Amino acid sequence: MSLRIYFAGSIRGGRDDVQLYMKIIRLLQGYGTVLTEHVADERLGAYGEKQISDEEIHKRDFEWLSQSDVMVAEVTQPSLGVGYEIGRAVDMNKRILCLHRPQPGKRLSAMIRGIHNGSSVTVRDYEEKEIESILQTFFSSV
Ligand code: 6K6
Repeated sequence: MSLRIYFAGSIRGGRDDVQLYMKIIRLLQGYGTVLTEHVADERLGAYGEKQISDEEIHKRDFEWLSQSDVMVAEVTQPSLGVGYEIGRAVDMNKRILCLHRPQPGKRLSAMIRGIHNGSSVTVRDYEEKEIESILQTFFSSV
């Protein structure tokens, strides 16, 4: 069966990186099924859809996270939701890749950087041009 991939990226935390999320999701689709393609929906503003309640979003995303084999999170844009999802994924012993683009004057939260363990959880600084090779390395070990 195809690998189920949970991609996490900022929504209400800010949509500055939405184009990059789309690029990552397209690449991830070469490795399996991405359960959370909506994260890269450009029509979606920081407030999301109105038709679905926050409770329903949480329930649905938690189910997808439970069903996933792997989580890939883009963590450069700080997001409470992404941080929460990563914490839940750690608790579920998921394989996790956190991708972070270093920026002047900013530092990634110690609570994300600190979960790197070199085996089940990888927290990786990167530049956009490196994404393909980072994903290739990560998925060759999944
Ligand atoms: C519907 C279609 C697209 O977006 C919506 C409504 N909002 C959300 N839908 C699905 N997942 C969401 C939504 N809002 C937050 N999330 C989850 O939290 C996603 O999986 C993201 O990885 C993460 C973003 O959290 P915030 O705190 O930046 O919103």
